[in-house]
Amino acid sequence: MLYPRSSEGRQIQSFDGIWNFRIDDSPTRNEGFDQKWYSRPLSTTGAVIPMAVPSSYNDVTEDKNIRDFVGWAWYDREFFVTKEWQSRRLVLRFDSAHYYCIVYLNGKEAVRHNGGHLPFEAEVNNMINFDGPNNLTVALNNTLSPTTLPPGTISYKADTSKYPEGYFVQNLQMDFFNYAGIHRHVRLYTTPTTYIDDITVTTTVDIGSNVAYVYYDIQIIGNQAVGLTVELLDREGVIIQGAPTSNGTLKVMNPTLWWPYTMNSGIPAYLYTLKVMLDGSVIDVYRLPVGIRVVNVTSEKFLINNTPFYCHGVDKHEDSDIRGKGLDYALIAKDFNMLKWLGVNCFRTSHYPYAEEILDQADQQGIVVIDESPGVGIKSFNFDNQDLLNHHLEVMSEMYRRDKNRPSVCMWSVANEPDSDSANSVNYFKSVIGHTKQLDPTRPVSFTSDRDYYNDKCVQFVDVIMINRYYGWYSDTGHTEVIQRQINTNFMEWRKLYNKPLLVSEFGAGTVVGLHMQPSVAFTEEYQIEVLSQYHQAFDQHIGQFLVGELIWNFADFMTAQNPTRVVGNKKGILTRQRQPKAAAQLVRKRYNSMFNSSFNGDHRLCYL
Ligand code: GCB
Repeated sequence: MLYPRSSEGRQIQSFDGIWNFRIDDSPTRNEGFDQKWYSRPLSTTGAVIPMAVPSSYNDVTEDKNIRDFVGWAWYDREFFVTKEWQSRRLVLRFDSAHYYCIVYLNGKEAVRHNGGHLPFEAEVNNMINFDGPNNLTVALNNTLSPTTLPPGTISYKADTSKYPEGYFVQNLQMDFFNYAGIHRHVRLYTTPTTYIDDITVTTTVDIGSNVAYVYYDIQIIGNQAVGLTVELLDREGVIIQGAPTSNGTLKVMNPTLWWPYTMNSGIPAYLYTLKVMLDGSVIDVYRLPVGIRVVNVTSEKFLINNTPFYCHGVDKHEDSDIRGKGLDYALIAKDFNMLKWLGVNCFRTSHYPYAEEILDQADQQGIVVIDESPGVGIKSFNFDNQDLLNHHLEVMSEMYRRDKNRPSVCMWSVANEPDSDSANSVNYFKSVIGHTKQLDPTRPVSFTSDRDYYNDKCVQFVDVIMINRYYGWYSDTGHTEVIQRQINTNFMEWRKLYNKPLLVSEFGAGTVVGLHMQPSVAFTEEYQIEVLSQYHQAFDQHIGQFLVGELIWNFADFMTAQNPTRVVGNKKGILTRQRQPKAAAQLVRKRYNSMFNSSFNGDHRLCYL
């Protein structure tokens, strides 16, 4: 599914802004459907409040019932469409809405989507009113169940001596707040009736002979006899290569490759443009950014363009106060500035696919992305649920379809910390990883494991072993002196069993900003520094061997459900939730920036073609 881009053949109308909103807190949570709220303006069904789109609705109001609501939330707004668009194909696209979404246009169902983090769209020509207002209504359900990703459960509390009649709670299996809402853009865009439906691009590089190959495959819907032109343009817009066919190979001599950025090289990530034109740009035009690069994994190394890549990075969350997980351009810009300030060259989209606008920045700024699915917290009791497995496969297909052309995406992570030691996890992950590899033979596939070398049953399927470790935090709390020993022992055991590169995909310590103690104790800034330094010293003994990366948990503090181990959220950020540095950020900044120049990171400057 192509990201909406305006061009000579396409226009976009945005529905971002303030919508009407109400929750359906009727005992059945079904009043909205019973009374057909979608058939008339929402304001005529009861009291509505203004709600921002995009945003999570949870933290926008002062109402606890809205913040903690579980069930159907309803949105609507009005819009008009110019008559000039009558002859165009009109597509209504939601970039994401969490979790289960039904969209109505003028009282009729236009599209529904299952899943909280990926785009969906529908052709709506025959539903649009060109002579007056259109009413767009959204019913959105945030309930997490055994067949959602992340999975969850609802517990009904039947003991009326303790709970009111009909009382229930949502149980989460992940460690972040279940923000809900229309999280990303909503747009109506036009295409011609014969149009470019999809483009798939993969690239290979022959480093020795300084040649790259761009393989492309274009799907056209409509008149297949239409003339097609494909052009590869360099950054200055100069045509490098052209072709008249819907699939083929473009040979690029002396290519400028896409590299993860290096601090001192001054060479930003290089993007070509694949310009696809129908009937010499008269009918449809789509411009796809293309980074030429190749990713390979050996038993010890993660190679980008045949050069060993060491990931010095962070795990993130889409999280901020007020907007929750809602798209926010200022936050995106700030986060990328902070990533660069820290010297981060890689991040993982823990624990769900992030907004496309975030991946745009990673592509443009040269930051490697481990693209993670929302398969977080899958428990042994979930694995036998065929509906969950089917949904997981579908989510991987949707993720691939959305992100397949992105040079920054260098590895897929299909899950985070599943019960991968349980016997029934094996078939589940064999399927999910096998499916992902089948979709995309060009990228490595993995998941993050918090199990151990002696009991993990699924690491056998991955290309890079990713482990989450909390020595000195969840075990041996307060004892930073044992971290190095435990890391070393653990690494050696994994190596004995598997001949695969290893990446530490989480390590860290909870830290309340401004809390100090000397000697350190858990939760102080001193303790976070000590923990991270111990891991760093342990990692330094293995970089250049089989260790291919380190990701700190976490880039910034983030919100979680309320529980006795979380103090207004998870505080393992090296930045506060407002993106101000804790003392540990300086340590990380020094380490990561010095890594740009060290030989074990591969000196990219020598490797530009
Ligand atoms: C983990 C999880 C992450 C948690 C983190 C923690 O292993 O992958 O989602 O937030 O630990 O802080 O406990």
